[in-house]
Amino acid sequence: MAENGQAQAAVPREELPQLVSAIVGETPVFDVHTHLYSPRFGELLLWGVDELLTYHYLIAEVLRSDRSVTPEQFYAMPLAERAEHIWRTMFAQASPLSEAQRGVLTTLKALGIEPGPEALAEAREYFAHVSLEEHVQRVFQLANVSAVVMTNDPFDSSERKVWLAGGEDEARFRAALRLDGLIVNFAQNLDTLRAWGYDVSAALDERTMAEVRRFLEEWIERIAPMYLAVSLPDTFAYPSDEPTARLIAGCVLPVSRERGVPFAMMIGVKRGVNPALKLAGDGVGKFDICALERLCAENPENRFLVTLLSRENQHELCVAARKFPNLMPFGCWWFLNNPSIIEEITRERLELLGLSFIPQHSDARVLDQLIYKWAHSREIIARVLADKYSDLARSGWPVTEEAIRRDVARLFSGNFLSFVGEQD
Ligand code: RAT
Ligand code: ZN
Repeated sequence: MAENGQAQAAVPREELPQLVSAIVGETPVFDVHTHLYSPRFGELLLWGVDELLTYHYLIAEVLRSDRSVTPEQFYAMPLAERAEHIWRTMFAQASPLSEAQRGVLTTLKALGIEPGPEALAEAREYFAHVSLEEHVQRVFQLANVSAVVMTNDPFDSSERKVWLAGGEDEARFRAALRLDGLIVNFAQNLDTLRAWGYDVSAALDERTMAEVRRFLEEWIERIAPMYLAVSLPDTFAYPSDEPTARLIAGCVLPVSRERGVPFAMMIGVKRGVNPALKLAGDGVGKFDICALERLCAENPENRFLVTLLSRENQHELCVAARKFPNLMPFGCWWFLNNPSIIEEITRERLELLGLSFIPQHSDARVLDQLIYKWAHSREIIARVLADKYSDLARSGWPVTEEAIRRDVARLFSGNFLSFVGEQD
């Protein structure tokens, strides 16, 4: 019912694409996974055109566009030079057709910089005169993002310092406790944990498990994360005698359950397939979904946010989510964050799960990327939704503007906030 008590009129089918696109554009997004930081983290918050151009997605592409520059030579260049090399090779000398390339142009255009051969110089000029404060404001507004979830790694020394110093909460930058250092690289971090006063050993005895739980409790207290998170390889198996699976079973699951903080698993990354490429050197592998089914079945009181990296895993993730209400699929992650694949995955999810999933996250590493990642994804999500509403209208169901607004708000923020317990 509309506010005046009158039932809203059904939207004529031919008007649906335009209306859906407007609503998708106007509805603020709660970005559930990024690598952005609030300004109080200082240099950890990346922004500006040189950072945009040296995004690791573009690094992988430039190293194959110009094979005369080796990864070692590329990484030895100062930031500005790396950005110029990417601009010259991948923008000035060839049409920038890839998704990561297009992203730079969408972003610059939204900031008022006309894409073209002179854009790098113009953009540098623009960023030389803008303050971080005003830029954060502008980017959130242009991207229509209400808040972003950071990726907070307690083993990162610069980040740790900021947390230990306390500080104010910033409503637009929410925390997530990243556990790769604790449960994937546990053996490598034993000495660090001991130096911080945790009595831990590689044997994963009872004392160690209790100490790891204490670590989790303390960090939950310190940073108030919206969820605990880990990225796992395609080979992740559960249950298993591997340390990661044992630490999940004995430490992460009980703490996550008792504290009511969901556990996000990002599964399917093959770290360091080409180590010379550093951050750009990771690959993808298909994961055996049985591990996830077991986790969900054996732990009905736990909540799992899950994104899988392999395209081949997407259909079975939807099917698993149909079986387990404690499983919330989210985002089109990393190598999947490309228009053709987002379209396919979003259709598949709507068809199998209705509105009960989180369609996208940005994974932005550079503040400005929020603009393009959301502009590009919104365009596709709107197209797919318009098709689905049109099918609905053909069935005779009255599709109203109010209903579309309600549904899009659910996809863009409500599902996440209610899953983490912040909204009914
Ligand atoms: O998408 C990315 O930027 C990747 O490098 C990863 O950071 C990935 O998203 C992750 O969170 O592990
Ligand atoms: Zn990420």
